[in-house]
Amino acid sequence: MGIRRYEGRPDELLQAMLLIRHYEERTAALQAESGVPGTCTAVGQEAAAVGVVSALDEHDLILTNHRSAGHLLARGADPGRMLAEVMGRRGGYCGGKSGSLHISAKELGVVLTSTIVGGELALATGVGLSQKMLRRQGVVVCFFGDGAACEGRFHESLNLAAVWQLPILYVCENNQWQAFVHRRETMVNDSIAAFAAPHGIDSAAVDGNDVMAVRAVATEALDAIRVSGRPFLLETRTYRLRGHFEPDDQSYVDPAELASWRQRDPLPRLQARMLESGQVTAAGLTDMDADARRQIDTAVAFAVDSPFPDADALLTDVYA
Ligand SMILES: Cc1ncc(C[n+]2csc(CCOP(=O)(O)OP(=O)(O)O)c2C)c(N)n1
Repeated sequence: MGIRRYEGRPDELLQAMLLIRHYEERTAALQAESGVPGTCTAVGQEAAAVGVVSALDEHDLILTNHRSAGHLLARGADPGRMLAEVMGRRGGYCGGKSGSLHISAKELGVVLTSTIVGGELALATGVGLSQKMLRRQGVVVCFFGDGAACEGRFHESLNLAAVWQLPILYVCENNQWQAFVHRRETMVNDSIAAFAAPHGIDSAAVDGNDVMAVRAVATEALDAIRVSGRPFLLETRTYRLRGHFEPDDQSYVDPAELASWRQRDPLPRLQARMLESGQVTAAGLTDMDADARRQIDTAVAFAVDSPFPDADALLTDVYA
């Protein structure tokens, strides 16, 4: 499976979002049922991931964080190889040695997943510099959370990218939570996009649970970067509907807040819009859901069948 290209039709975007949702929920279920390593799921954030990734072209590069499954799957990653990676199997994207937290996929332009919060911000600036110096096509897209926006390297990275005029789309997925701490406890500012202007960077904020809106604003931002060669900060306002990682019972979350964001779940929202506008029938939606589920069944079978790496491969593909 290679890089996935999108025309931007709602059904394509929904298909990608369904695949991500089923992948995330299945990995969570596997953790609960059979002790497969827990991942940081981004259930509820599918529109933010698909909206941005669907707007990329094949030259663009992605750096992401610990909540990366949606970015990879939207880019066209094989869910079987992703799950095999989570399970430490040889068939995984990194031969089972990275797990979900450090997964990369060169063939998809996914440079790295950083589990150091904000680590990808500093590294993206370096990748952007290399793109510029080598005169390579391709915008560098850097996904990070609102927690990372509280780190010093967020400002250092934006400042350098502005000074050096680097082709980077910084995408802050503001899912309101930073592990077990609410965003309101760590920042006074209610807007992360607002941090761009003091660095001389253009920005936008968008409803991150509306995939069409995210795609539209990401497309505009990418077009602007391709013309100007300058960075852009996009804030997608969304919500993490499951826990920080699996298992996590979310006992620290205000039930009213969770309920209000469940009402804004990006999947039913897109499905309702497509039904209303006659772009799909109820039976068509059922088929799409079943198709995504089948793909995940196949992925689980592939991952479970994939062997563990041989002991003599312990020191290959590692730095030291
Ligand atoms: C430098 C660093 N500090 C702390 C942690 C532990 N940690 C992992 S995820 C996380 C929360 C990050 O929040 P945010 O950036 O908003 O991303 P989200 O998890 O909400 O997607 C923390 C504190 C870490 N991995 N790296």
